[in-house]
Amino acid sequence: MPITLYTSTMSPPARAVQLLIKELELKVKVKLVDARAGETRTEEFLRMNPQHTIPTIDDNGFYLWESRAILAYLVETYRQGHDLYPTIPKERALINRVLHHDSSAFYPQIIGTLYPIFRGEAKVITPEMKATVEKALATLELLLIRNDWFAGEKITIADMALLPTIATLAHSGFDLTKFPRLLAWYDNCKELKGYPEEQAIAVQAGQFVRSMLTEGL
Ligand SMILES: N[C@@H](CCC(=O)N[C@@H](CS)C(=O)NCC(=O)O)C(=O)O
Repeated sequence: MPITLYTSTMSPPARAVQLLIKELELKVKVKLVDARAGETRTEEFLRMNPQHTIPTIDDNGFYLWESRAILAYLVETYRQGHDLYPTIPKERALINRVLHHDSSAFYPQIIGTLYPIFRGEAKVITPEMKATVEKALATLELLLIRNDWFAGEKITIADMALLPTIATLAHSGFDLTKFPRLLAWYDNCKELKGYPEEQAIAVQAGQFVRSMLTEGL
């Protein structure tokens, strides 16, 4: 039986998993879940994932959530040794370092800014919000000081984890030209098979963010 992926179109973590699925050409059954309509809080969903988040996968009764854990699991299980998540400990450690930075710092900083806008609770991006985003982007810019990709000289799941968040920011009107290494990295991501679809979603997400603002950035 193919893996089932519970996902939603706009969610950056879910889009990261979609990017990997496309890249590895994995056979996956996609189920769209509407969290706003309570579909992540049904008893059936909570039995699978008590943290009620998407993305979630069901690999023949093995349930996994947390996008970065899913990325690692899919490579490990279906393409072991692939350059996207190599088995060499030091190479893998560099990837894990970026995934942990994303999970504990970058993504929470960005989503903490964008969520109030998505929910209609904020109508302007204040100078403080902009400064938080720019500080988070500046850290990423520095992480690229020696390499073209976030974990070395090859694209890995670390880049896939970051791309949807950065693409959403870019299409929401945040100026990436202040971060030339990051901008070059963003351009290099075009090599991903799922990039065109990811861009199309980022455009929609960006339009949505801009439509919720009373003042442009
Ligand atoms: N750290 C999680 C974050 C997942 C997450 O926050 N998903 C949101 C959508 S972007 C969600 O499922 N929200 C619905 C809910 O919490 O019920 C991951 O990387 O998978």
